Amino acid sequence: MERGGQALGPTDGRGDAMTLVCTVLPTFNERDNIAALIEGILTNAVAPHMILVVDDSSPDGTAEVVRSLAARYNSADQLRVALYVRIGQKGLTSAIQCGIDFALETFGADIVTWMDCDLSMPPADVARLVRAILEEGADIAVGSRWVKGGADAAHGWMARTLSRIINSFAVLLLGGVVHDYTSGFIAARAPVLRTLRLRGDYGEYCIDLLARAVRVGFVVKEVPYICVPRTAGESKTGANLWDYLVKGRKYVATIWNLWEERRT
Ligand SMILES: Nc1nc2c(ncn2[C@@H]2O[C@H](COP(=O)(O)OP(=O)(O)OP(=O)(O)O)[C@@H](O)[C@H]2O)c(=O)[nH]1
Ligand SMILES: [Mg+2]
Repeated sequence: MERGGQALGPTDGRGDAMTLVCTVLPTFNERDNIAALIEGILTNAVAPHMILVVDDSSPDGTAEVVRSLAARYNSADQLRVALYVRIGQKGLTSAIQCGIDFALETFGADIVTWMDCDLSMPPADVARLVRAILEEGADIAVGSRWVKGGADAAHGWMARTLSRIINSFAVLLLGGVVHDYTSGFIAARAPVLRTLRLRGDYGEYCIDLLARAVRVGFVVKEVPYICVPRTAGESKTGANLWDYLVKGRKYVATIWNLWEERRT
């Protein structure tokens, strides 16, 4: 763990006993997005808030950008931007879980949030998820494209249609507390994340986490948001029909398995 290029000890972004929010940002080649994302989150924070970037040794120099932001934001008594570089490891779900573990165990976060780092999820909306927890009693807040006020302006009709079909299937089998099971834009209270670990490789972890959270009795609330197109860097998900079908098949299998688990 680093802070501004130096070794980090167990300290956190809070100066007092208030709720600490930690946003985990999983990155692979997000050099041109990460600074605006971090600044947007910290500028709009509604509680003591720190960022932890989990970078899988991005060859584009994402970590260098984070190091320079860390040098600017951090002081001797306050950590606001932390960086963990994984070497020889890859994968979205494991990167998020790695960040959650640090957020809870090293930084003592009370609320952990995470999101994509392509600026498709507006950084200012993180505060709306945190508010749903702090002010509306949610255990988990889910940024949702598929409720009133939400939309997906980032994807073409093929991806949007597949997402709608998969989410309708999830609502049918797993229940309508959530309408965007594949959101990936989440805030959760620490007890939720101490109870439920992420399972899966990519987006299916989100279906799995939300379904199990509802089943265990955690309060899950959706917050509408508008997903906007990535303007810099490259998508890690292919944009052709075959890639969507491969991903979709995994999501459908996850929904089916969760439904079978619930029946037994
Ligand atoms: N640490 C880490 N982050 C990853 C990895 N793969 C993807 N990411 C990050 O996961 C987030 C989602 O990736 P995107 O490229 O936006 O892919 P997507 O959201 O599935 O696809 P789009 O709908 O095209 O945006 C981004 O922040 C990526 O940088 C990985 O192997 N390791
Ligand atoms: Mg994305």
